[in-house]
Formats: sequence, C-alpha cells, structure tokens
Amino acid sequence: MKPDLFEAPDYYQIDDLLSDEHKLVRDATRQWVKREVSPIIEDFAQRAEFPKQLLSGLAEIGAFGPYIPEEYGGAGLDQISYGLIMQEIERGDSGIRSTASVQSSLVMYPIFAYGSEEQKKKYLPKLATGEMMGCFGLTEPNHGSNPGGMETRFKDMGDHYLLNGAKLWISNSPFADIAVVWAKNEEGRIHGLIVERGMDGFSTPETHNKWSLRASATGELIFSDVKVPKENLLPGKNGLGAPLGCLDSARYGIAWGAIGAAMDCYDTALRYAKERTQFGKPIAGFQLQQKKLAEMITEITKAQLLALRLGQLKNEGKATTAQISMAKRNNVDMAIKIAREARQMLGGMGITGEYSIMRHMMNLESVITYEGTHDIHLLITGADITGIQAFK
Ligand code: TGC
Ligand code: FAD
Repeated sequence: MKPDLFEAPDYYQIDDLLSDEHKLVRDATRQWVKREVSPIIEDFAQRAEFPKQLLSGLAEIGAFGPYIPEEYGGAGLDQISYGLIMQEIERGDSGIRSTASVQSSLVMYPIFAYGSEEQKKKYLPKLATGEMMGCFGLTEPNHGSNPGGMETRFKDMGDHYLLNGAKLWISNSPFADIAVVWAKNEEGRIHGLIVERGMDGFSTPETHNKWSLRASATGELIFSDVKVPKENLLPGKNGLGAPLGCLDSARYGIAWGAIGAAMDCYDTALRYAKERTQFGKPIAGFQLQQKKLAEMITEITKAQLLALRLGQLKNEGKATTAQISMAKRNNVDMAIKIAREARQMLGGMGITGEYSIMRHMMNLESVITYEGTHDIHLLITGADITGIQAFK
C-alpha cells in the first residue's frame, strides 16, 4: 500500500469552531492512525483478519468510552471529541471504527446508562483499557430491521436466568469477553443481559466470506440453555427503547466516522488526479474530473457541518433520534457515493489494494446497512415529520 500522505480537507474553516481540546484529541488520533493503522490495514483486510494488536492503542487514545466519565475509566470527553475520534479512526478503516463504536456505544454505554453500580465498577474500567472486549447482540436471523420481533428468550429459574436463542451479524463476537444481549422475558418484555465467554452453552462462531469490513471480526451469538447469574441483568431500563437508546449513540458516531472514510477517498483522488497525466496534462485539469472533485468537497463540507451541529445538540442533551438518523443516513450515503466516484478517478489503479478507496467502498456497504439501513433511517425521518409510521 502507498504511504499515508493524508491531508484533511477543511474547506469552510470548521477547525475554527473546534476547541483546543477537540483539535488535540483529533490530531492525536490522526497521528495514531497514520502510524499504526495505515501501514497494516490493507494486509489484514486482504487476509480477512482483525488486527488485534490495535486494541491497546485504541484504548490509549481514548477510543473505548471517550464520553464515559473518568471515574469509570472513560476519557470524560464531550460528544464532539467522540465524533472526531470516530472520524479519524474510520479514515483508516470502518472495521476498526466498528470495534471502537461497539465497545463505547453498545457495550460501555448500556452498562453505564442502565447498569447497577456493581456492574459499572466490575466492567467499565476493564472495557476502557481493552483488557475486556465486548459485543452487542440485538439482530437475529429472522429479525434485523424489526428487532422488536426478537425470539431470544430468558426464563427466571429462581436463582438464575436460562437464556436460549441466537444473534447474527455481531461485530467483535468472535473475540469478545462479554456480550450485552437483548432478550425477552416470559412476559415478552425486552431486557439486557451481560453474558460472559465461558458460560456453558454460549458460543460465538465467526461469519466468513465477507466482501465488506474484512478487517473486522463478525459472528453469531448462540445461547443453548445458558445459565446467566441474576446480577447480570441490566436493571436500569427495559423495553425496545433500551437497545434503541444505545443505537442513538452508535449512529451518532457513525455519522462522524463516515466523514473520515469520505475525506480519505477525496484526498486520495485529488492527489492522484494532480499527478496522473493523460492526453498530455494532469487528469485534474479535465472538467469531468473537476466536477467530481468539486462535488465531493461540497458534500464533505455539508456533512461536516451537519455532524458538528449534531454534536453541539448532543452536548446539550437536545439531539433527537430523528436528527441522529438524518445525519447517519446522509453522511454514510455521501461517503459511499464519494468512494464510488473516487474509485473511478483512479482508473485501473482504483481497484487495487495500493490505494484505500476500494476497501472504504466495500466497508461502507456494511455501514449503510448496520445501525439501521438507509431505508429505515428515511422512514424514521418520514415518521418524525408526518407523525405517521410507515414501517408496518
Ligand atoms: P417503535 O414502536 O418505534 O419504538 C419502540 C419503543 O422504543 C422507543 N424508541 C426509542 N427509545 C430510545 N431511543 C430511540 N432511538 C428510540 N426509538 C424508539 C419508542 O418510543 C417505543 O417506546 P414505548 O415506550 O412506546 O414502547 O419500534 P418499532 O418496533 O416500530 O421499530 C422502529 C424502528 C424500525 C425504527 C427500529 O426498530 C429500528 O431502529 N430498526 C433498525 C434496527 C437497527 O438499527 N439495528 C441495529 C443493530 S446493532 C448494529 O447494527 C451494530 S453495528 C455496529 C458496528 O459494527 O459499528
Ligand atoms: P432486513 O431487515 O432483512 O432488511 C432487508 C432490506 O429490507 C433492507 O434493504 C431494508 O432497508 C428493507 N426493509 C426492512 N424493513 C423495511 C420496511 N419496514 N420498509 C421498507 N424497507 C424495509 N447487529 C447487532 O445487533 N450487533 C452488531 O454488532 C452488528 N454488527 C453488524 C456488522 C455487519 C458487518 C453487518 C452487515 C451487520 C451488523 N449488524 C449488527 C446487523 C445490522 O444491524 C442489520 O444487518 C441491519 O439492521 C439490517 O437487518 P437485516 O440485515 O436483517 O436486513
């Protein structure tokens, strides 16, 4: 793979709107990605292997629980810093950002927001250092966009719960030490349970042959009469709103992350177009290529402003689910379109692993599907502005 010469576009001087702390966090993450992720990521993606050696570095830069308070081992940062960290990591690879998103927003967040004090003390500090890794089990083979229909069930056996069912498409499951699992009790009410690796009847087979997120480990969670201690139930919230509340946080991070992937594709295409000569001049001098580049920087700038305003609203506790949906949907769609255009600008070179674009493009096919598909987010906006749900 070519050396990482990335230079971040900032067409509207958005840096002026960031605090010194935001810029410090962002620049430290950017340097770490250049040093640790860029040199190895293509090789791991080609081999479809998760680079586990990155876990301790991710913890060190504060990517595990950036906004979780320091008393529980988190970095105690604000939501804009969280977003910037996700942006920079996804600039390197969406799969590595996935690992950080899941650990922060889908494992640490539910334990922090819905867990008992004992659960917070037991799990959060170890999750923040990466000593313990987690995954989040909501999707099932028969229930993806419609998680409320889940079939995974637990029964109260007096001194423990008995868990049965299966989850599919679970990021980090093949190596996670714990899983935050969403299951229905005998009354059909959804609760979160912390299931630990090693519990009898619990297995996590890996899903192979992915063309997307190849440097991320994806798998199943299978529960066959798993005895879960009663103290592992998250007591703070139940109902479908509990897992959906975690998705708000992860979708917010993805809205920023997608900007990173788009910036990397744009920056690569711009540099290539200035260097590559055809018909006696750089291809950047042809109107058709300029149109592509001009549209890319326009869309990236709009996405940056959307994410920043959403971050301000999140910091103030005012961001709504529908606002988060709009940003996730828009920014991922923007990124995947830029990846497709950028790939074409590199001609034949664009399909090789010498450049990051095709890997981003394939990764974004997962990002546009997980955490709510492109269609589902449109329907969330539709329901919000009309007051009428069109899901069912
Ligand atoms: P609906 O009737 O709309 O809502 C059920 C209850 O939940 C409440 N609620 C929320 N609460 C908190 N936060 C939110 N974002 C909420 N959205 C809804 C709602 O108020 C209601 O509460 P109550 O008290 O009235 O019962 O539910 P529905 O069954 O009609 O479904 C709505 C729909 C389709 C929008 C929702 O289910 C959905 O978002 N589907 C998409 C599923 C999804 O996003 N799955 C993601 C799985 S995790 C993942 O992909 C991780 S990838 C990570 C990585 O690798 O980076
Ligand atoms: P379906 O729900 O079957 O949707 C198929 C198609 O139908 C989509 O185009 C969808 O938009 C459309 N559709 C569905 N319902 C409607 C409707 N009402 N109106 C109009 N169109 C509709 N899940 C987790 O729980 N944890 C994870 O860590 C996790 N990681 C993932 C990692 C990867 C790499 C991938 C690919 C997925 C991951 N997921 C995870 C699952 C992900 O959230 C689901 O794939 C996603 O929610 C869509 O569900 P589905 O694949 O079952 O598609």
